[in-house]
Amino acid sequence: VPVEAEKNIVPFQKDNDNQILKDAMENGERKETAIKYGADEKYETEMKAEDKVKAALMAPVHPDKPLIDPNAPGEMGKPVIIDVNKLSPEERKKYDEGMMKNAFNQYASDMISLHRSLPDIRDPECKQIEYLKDLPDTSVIIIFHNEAWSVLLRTVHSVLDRSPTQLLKEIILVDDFSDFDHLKQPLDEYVARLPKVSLVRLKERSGLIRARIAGFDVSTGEVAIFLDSHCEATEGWLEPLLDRIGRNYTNVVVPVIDVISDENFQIQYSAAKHVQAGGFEWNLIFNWHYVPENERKRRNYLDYTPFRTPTMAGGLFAISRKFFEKLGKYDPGFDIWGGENLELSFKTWMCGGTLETVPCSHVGHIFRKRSPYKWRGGVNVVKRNTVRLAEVWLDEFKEYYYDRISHNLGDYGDVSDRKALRDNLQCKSFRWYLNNVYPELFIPSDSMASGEIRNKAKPMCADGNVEANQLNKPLISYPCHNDGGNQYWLLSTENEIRRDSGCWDYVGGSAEIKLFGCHGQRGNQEWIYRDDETIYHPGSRRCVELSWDGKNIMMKECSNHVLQKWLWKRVSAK
Ligand code: LR7
Ligand code: MN
Repeated sequence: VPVEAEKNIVPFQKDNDNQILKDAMENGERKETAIKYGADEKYETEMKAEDKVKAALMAPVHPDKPLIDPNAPGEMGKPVIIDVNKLSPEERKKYDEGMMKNAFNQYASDMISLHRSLPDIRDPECKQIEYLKDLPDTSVIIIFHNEAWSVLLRTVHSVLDRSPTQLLKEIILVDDFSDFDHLKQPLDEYVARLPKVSLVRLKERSGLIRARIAGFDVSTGEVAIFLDSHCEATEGWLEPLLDRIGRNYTNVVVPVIDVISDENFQIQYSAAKHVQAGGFEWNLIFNWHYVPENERKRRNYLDYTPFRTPTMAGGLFAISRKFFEKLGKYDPGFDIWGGENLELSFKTWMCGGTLETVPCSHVGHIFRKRSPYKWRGGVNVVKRNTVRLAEVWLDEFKEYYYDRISHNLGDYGDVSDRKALRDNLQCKSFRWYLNNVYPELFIPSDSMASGEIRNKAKPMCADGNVEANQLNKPLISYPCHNDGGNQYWLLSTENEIRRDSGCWDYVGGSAEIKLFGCHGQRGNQEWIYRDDETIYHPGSRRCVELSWDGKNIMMKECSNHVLQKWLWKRVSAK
């Protein structure tokens, strides 16, 4: 940045640290305002193309500086809508590449200030709460693998801009062996200019779990806060988290995670009071659910107070250094992605801690539809991590997970030291956890039949996805694959045919069976697996039949035909 222009930029004055930022230039779209504030018009024309790129990359705006242009793209969390048909072929290429490399709209992100403003949607009560005077300080650890420049730096600046100086000890960026060019020297240079921020480079691809451990190991704050590399901390996010840990070091806390749109970067605030409790099903995959009535009652229906949650999503949370160390951090045998969120959740609860969502703390996260980066070839890392998790923490309940993967555990390495850790800490049993922390979870223990439902005439099985966003679709016929998965069904004591929270449901009208959320009211969801191997639906007095060509599963008049007979393993007498 030319020295001449430097002195004309509105100075940043919050504290000395931030003086380092003062020589930073605005990017192109802010030129006019820069001029308004006294910048020399020559600045734009005299800059070499190279410098321009650099300046655009640097582009910080300090929060204390008045909002330069409230109409700039994305300010106040507004969406950036781009009409791709109006882009020049060159721009269109940038747009497409941005989407391809990141699985979010990098092109839109690059138009948004690294310091964009966001609306403050906290419950007004949040501003009345008196937090501890003497809050612990924190290290914020942000791990990344091949993250987009503007998205990564917006994460960093949102933390710098919105955290009280005395509470933020440092930000540690951990580069999990990225290969994007902008994350090499340009990032070193940028970080060197920022107060409190340091960068750790891993020598090999380590996966997010070991990357977090590496960041934690060099950090020094009393509290560690972990964030994904595509977040935006909002005003007041930090104090309510630290307050909980300041009061009790075994509290592990999660902010409300708001959705930043992968398409247009709009921030959509989550309805914290209802949906930000974490759970899981027997595939051991995290899911969201409602805060149950008993927990709402325990908090006197005060929606702004912290509530207990059985699990955390994984990416955004705060934990005291002391407690994380005591819990043995994460299992370092976990690779790349997955399972560590439940591992930490289970052991928090089972080994003497409490896991909570803190409604007064909001942090945005870009939710993507696919994972944009490379995983390990030749191994299912999520399964391997999850088997390690089940072996160490689930006791006899691990069998419900193993049922779901057809007891095909694969090589999951050595878990003996993790078991020793659990013994040494004298953690409670998984049964205790289920009874006390997650009583809402359906436990398949007293099911009457389980496994695949195979037609007797043809090797076709009842198949369907029951993830919450996949419900309302018909049950289909599919060649039996013997892997559990979408062909694993239980007959519950309530006479439901279900997996997790999804139930077979027949409403009549058409011949289709649909998958709906289980309601426990029998009716359309009541099924009887009869001794003659037919599956009978008392509500409609019809039976489940495979079409003659094997392509469909339909409800028909009961005929005792072999296409209406199904092989399903009975696990107990009726
Ligand atoms: O090999 C890797 N190395 C990394 O450093 C793979 C990933 N990463 C980084 C990556 O750049 C990112 O910053 O790890 C972070 C998480 O990866 P994502 O963003 O691809 O994961 P996700 O947001 O899809 O997944 C959620 O579940 C994961 C399970 O392992 C982690 O716990 C993520 O942190 C977690 N994210 C959240 O909890 C945000 C809320 C989303 C939900 C639900
Ligand atoms: Mn993420």
